[in-house]
Amino acid sequence: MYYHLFVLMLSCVPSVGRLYLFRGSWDPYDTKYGHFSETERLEMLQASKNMFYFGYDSYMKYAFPQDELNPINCSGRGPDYDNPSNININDVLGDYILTLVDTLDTLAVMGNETEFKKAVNLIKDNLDFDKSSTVQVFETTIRMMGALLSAHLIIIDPSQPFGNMMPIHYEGELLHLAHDLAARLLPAFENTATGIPYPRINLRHGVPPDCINETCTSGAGTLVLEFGILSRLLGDPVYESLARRAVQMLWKYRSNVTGLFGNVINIQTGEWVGKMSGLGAGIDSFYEYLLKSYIMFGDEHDLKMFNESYETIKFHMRRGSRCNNGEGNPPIYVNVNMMTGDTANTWIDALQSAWSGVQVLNGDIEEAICSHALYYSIWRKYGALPERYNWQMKSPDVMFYPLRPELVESTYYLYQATKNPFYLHVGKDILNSLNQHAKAECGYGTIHNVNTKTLEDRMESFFLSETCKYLYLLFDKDNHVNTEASKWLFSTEGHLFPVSRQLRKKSWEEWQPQTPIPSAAVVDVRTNKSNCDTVSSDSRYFLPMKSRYLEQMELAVGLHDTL
Ligand code: DMJ
Repeated sequence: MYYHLFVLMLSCVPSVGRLYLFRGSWDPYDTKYGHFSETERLEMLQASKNMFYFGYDSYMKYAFPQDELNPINCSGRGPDYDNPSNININDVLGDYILTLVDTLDTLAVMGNETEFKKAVNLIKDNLDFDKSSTVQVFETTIRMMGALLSAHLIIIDPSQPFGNMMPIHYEGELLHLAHDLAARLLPAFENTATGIPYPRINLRHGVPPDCINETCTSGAGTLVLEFGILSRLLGDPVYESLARRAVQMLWKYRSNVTGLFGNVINIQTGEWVGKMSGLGAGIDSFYEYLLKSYIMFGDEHDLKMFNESYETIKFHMRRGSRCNNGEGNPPIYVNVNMMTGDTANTWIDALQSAWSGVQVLNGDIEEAICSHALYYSIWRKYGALPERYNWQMKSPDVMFYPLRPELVESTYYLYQATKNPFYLHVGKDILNSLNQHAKAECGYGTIHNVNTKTLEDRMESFFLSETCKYLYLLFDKDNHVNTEASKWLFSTEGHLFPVSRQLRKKSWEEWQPQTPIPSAAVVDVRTNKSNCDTVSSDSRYFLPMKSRYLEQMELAVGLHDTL
């Protein structure tokens, strides 16, 4: 197990294409993936921009100030007030200009000063949380609060790394909005016997009387970054301590036999209602935030919980051969019963593809390469990722693909860590399939069925905030986020937070130990060795996976139209 952080700065990895010269023979995989020309990179950079602006401009034209764009009908949508049980919509849409808020820092990353400032002013003038909308605490935290905090921090950054992003007369309004929103979420933490929050809140009236006493693990345990940053900016410990208490309680209720968590818990009794333990829906970002909280705030306890969980996950969920090595079925992380570690079912879901990115952040690059390759093979088979894929039947169990970012997110992390052109090809494949299958009249639509490629009239806000951002950053090699990667951390919604001394301080504590910020990406905190050493020379200089293992992966998912 590795303990390397900030591997995104692996600038010590030399350019790869030329190194193929040293290799004796070329196989078809080398030919396809071994080189990515500068011209091609610039074309893809432009293509990723075009993709973003097609969606963004259409949202502004047809949907603003509503929450989301309907990309087929060219109209906007907000909460489904007529049908409160439509949680697929209502958990996320709060009648609060969701897409524009969620997109703010993508505009900054793309260096669009004019549009960023215009958007901030529109939000200042139009955003009001005093609405009778019942939303999910988790979704509104990661999409809305995270976006507001990220944009605020970009605006007040004295070095203005993305250009001049300071709107005239800015007086911290985005921070005030984030504060107002967080205050409206606080009742979710009241009247719960465990301290684990209710899953939903009405922004005007508090916890709805009919709210269930159950929440998913990621819903309750993925709040620490946003709540912690808010607390530290305000000098008010309340938000961070509530978010941390929820994590502590989840930690306390993990199985004392396996060390695993379930995916749904009763917030009054602490009993696990959903005993499936995996890395996908309902639990994915819980693990991600244990590690990211440590990176952001430097609290060793977060790292300890993450490290322990990481070992447990590998022990109980991982099946198959070693990565890039050995015989047998290719590696896969499966869903298990939290009490026994027995395999619980035969599907994996699309959200789990973010795990490879977490593995990269943890310095476990070889494992990340393999867990990513499995999902890329599935992508190649369908030109999208089905929401659930049955690895035994080699077919999707749940057919839709709502433009999720996780695979391109992991692709981005792996490219930053290895600089291997393979990952630029993966990004190109993803971008091309999105243009081929998901492009609609005025935006990009959810793929309703990955087999038939029929579309649904919905473009979720994370398409602009994450999918397009990671694609763009993958190809924008000189972007400040890439050249100064140790200074930034992506939230689970792809929002950028600066890793800074200011946010490491708890102004409410009189004396605080100085927690050092890991400086150059590359130092293993245990061994003091360069992080570059964790990438085998094969993965650095040749394909990240040996061809025969890539081929095995393709066979495992039933992909036959190889290369
Ligand atoms: C996003 O809102 C976040 O990435 C979250 O952690 C998981 N789901 C979506 C995207 O798929």
